Amino acid sequence: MTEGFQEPGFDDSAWDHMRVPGLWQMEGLRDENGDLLDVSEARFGLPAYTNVVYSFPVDPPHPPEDNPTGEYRREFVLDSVAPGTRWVLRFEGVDSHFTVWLNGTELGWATGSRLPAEFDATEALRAGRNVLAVRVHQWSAGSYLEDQDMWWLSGIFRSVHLIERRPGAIGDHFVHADFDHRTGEGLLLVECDVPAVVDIPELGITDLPAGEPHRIAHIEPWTAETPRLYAGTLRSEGETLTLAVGFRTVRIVDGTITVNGSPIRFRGVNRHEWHPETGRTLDLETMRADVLLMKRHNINAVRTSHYPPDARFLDLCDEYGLWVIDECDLETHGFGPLGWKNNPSADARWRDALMDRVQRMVERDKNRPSVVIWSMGNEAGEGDNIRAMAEWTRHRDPDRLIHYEGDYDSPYVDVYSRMYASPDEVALIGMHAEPRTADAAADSHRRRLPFILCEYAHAMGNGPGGLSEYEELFDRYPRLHGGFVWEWIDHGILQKTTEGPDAGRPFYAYGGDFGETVHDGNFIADGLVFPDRTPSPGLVEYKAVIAPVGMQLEHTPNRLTLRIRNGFDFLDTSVLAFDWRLAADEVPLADGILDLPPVPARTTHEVVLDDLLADAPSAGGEQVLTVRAVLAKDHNGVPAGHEIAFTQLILATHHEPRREPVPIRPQHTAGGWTLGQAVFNAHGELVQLGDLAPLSPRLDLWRAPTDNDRGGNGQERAWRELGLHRLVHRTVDCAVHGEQLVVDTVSRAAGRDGGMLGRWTWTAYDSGDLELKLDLAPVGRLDTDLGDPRHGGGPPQPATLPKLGIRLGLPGGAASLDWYGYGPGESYRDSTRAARLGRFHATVDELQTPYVRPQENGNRSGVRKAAIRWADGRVLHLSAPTGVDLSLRPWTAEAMDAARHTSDLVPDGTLWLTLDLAHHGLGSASCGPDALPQHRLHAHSATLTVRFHAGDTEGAPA
Ligand code: IPT
Repeated sequence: MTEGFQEPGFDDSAWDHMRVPGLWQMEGLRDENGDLLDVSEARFGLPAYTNVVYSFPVDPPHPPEDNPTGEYRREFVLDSVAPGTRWVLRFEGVDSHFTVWLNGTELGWATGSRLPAEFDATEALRAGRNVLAVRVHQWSAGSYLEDQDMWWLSGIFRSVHLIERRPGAIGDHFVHADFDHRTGEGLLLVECDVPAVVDIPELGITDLPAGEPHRIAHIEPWTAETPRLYAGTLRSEGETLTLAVGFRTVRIVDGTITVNGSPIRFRGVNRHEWHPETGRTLDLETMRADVLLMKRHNINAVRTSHYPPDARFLDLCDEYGLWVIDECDLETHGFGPLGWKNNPSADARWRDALMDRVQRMVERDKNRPSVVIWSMGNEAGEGDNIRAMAEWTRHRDPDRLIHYEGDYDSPYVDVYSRMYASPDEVALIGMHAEPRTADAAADSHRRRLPFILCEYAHAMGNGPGGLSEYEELFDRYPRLHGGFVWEWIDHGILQKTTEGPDAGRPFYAYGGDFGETVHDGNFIADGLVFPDRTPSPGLVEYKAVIAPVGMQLEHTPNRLTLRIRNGFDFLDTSVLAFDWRLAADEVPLADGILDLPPVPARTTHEVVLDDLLADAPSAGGEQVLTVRAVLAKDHNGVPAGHEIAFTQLILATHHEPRREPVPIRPQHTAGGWTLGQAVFNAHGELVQLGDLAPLSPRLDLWRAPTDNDRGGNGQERAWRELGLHRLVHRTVDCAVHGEQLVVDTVSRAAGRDGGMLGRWTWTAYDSGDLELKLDLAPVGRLDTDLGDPRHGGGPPQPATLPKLGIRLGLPGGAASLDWYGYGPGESYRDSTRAARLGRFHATVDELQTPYVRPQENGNRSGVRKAAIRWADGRVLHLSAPTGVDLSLRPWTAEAMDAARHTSDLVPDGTLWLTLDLAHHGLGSASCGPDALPQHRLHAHSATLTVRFHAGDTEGAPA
């Protein structure tokens, strides 16, 4: 600490320059020109990531003695200071403890990092030059209340304002704007701590005295779907404030959360504030980008995990329409591993600190229509202090609901809330049939409450899988009001490689990359968008699963129907246009717009479309009907034409008469066999296919484990125990049978007898095609010893497999894929809703999904036809009439498995093609349930059939 730094005359000419708002660890990762430094040269300490545990010794309320401290000085000039005027210095967010001096006079100190703090600057302020000095400590008693799962970062990270308050200025105002859905009336009451009047010209309100209730006929209410705001002012003698009034009424009716009389469904996300370069300091455009991305992906709700966000974010929620659970800046999770001993939530000495936090949140955000629920905090255990926070909140603002997840008895909240409960448990809750809890009174209270999943579907890495199973439950049981996916964004920190010939390649750092002694690795990268806000496949899937309009096509020999379920809570479907399109193997045949009557909110409607296809021309191939619901006009920041939902139906497959290709007999050669354009060696390995020299196809059961595979249920451990990542292959037999070359193989790992038998039946045709029919059968023991008493007991578990298929190497270099199958993005068996049947094109680069920690990705499902094209003109065609899973990558699964960051992945000179019959589901076991039973892959006998054709020739499969 610097003696006398707060004095106006202090010489700071040698000090560093720091951007405010900003977090000093993030700012210090760059030099003065903004260029990234090597971590060893970081200027102001380093970020550190822990999830649950504190990153300092638990010795409450003492912070560690080694306490990084930042001292800030800022000069400003005021022309004049009017007598009688008060001046307030307002800090919107400082992490974690700070003291403020103005012109050498101490104004006070504060904690509560993500809450505003105000200081009276009147006495110290002067006309002319002023010097503001602020000392910020990284650690404080407050840090014990701020153990959120995120980077520990410090500094003045939100704006600072100097506010002039003339005599008669408004200190506090509270807008109550109710809506009566039976009469359509609004009821307005604006409370103010000084005499003031309300003007809302649009409603004909002029000079309405504050404190006087006022009824208005024909109000357009505020909802997240119809974010109607009425602009107005609140005018006192000393000040005029702008108002944005949204009329709405939040109530629990018969155990159901209602707004304006209608039950509501949350299609939500947990949002932390994050930017890969500035951390929790966000500019307005980044906040707007979040809101617009959410709106475009059918998201209608945000839980501000786990602290009140920058207030401007809530302005945007009011404006564009998002339901908000505003959460207090409170988490004491690190006491959990210590048995909750000394937990501040249950210790009266912490009561004032906790009350102060909830009061500052409610007072700051109480005028925002988007906020419908106050959350007391996250993972802070149980305790009377939380009850006291809830009681104060209910008293101060009876018009909103109260949430806290950490106490399962839910005695003082309005909603029963849980995180990561399995679909089975959620179903029980939906039926009010969850297991009884100890306290009978609390049990019966909780059982009457509406339910939300405040966190579910952990979006870490590749996933989450299994979203639609939750959504079906939300549709079925009125007690269930939906949920909030964990979480919105990966908190990766932008870094560049410093070693190797291609140093300077960007990647996103996670826990452990800054030398932290205690950290939680890439658990910080668990969002639906990548750190740069590119949507991950998980977000695209979530959009499809939560689409507010559900459509289902049904075709019987004499009837074609479309069922439309309008899942909006308030809007009818007149905001949408429905278009349709018929194609045969993606060759367009007919299209048009459906003329449908508006379907009211929360109802289902069925239309008969028999006439639709009456005049449609026909063509060979898969006849696919696609219906889309798109926005009919611009709506809440989302442009007209934007797709909200789609559905598809395969009507039929028309086979065109064509000449059956004739098999060509295998020719024995000195080195093996030739089959048409294919050459096999003496072991029956394919070594040449036209102008391609493939690396021989092998059975492939391995995928680079996803974060979910590595999660709670130990899939990865079981797979490694079986040796699936190190299979050894042996050719048992290889012989010509009639027109076919038949190769028998067995694949198993060192030390194991369990594996797979393969019978590879190769046939060449005069069309130039080479067909592979691969019959697979499990052999030996394919269970794992995880159930062995030495490992914890229980019977051996039948193993699952990561996947079941083959892989082969192809020439490297620039290449692309055209395919007819599901796309355009990746899909897996429990994450298929966003994928549509169509023809797609992507470069090899575009086929890869850059998960922050490399892992399995890029699978395209149900691929019927594909063509890999190299820049030099070579082509490999594939066809698999029943569809296969396909990936094409410039590195192996083993390389992805070994990589820690995206920058560790370097093309190895080969293009690796995998063709799979099936994958194990994704699940969300990194913090939640594993793939559901119907999505688990067990070893079984199966047949993979695929045709290859090298070169562009007539009659090629694709
Ligand atoms: C839950 C936390 O509330 C959240 O902050 C985050 O850490 C999430 O888990 C996992 O990413 S708590 C967990 C113990 C269920």
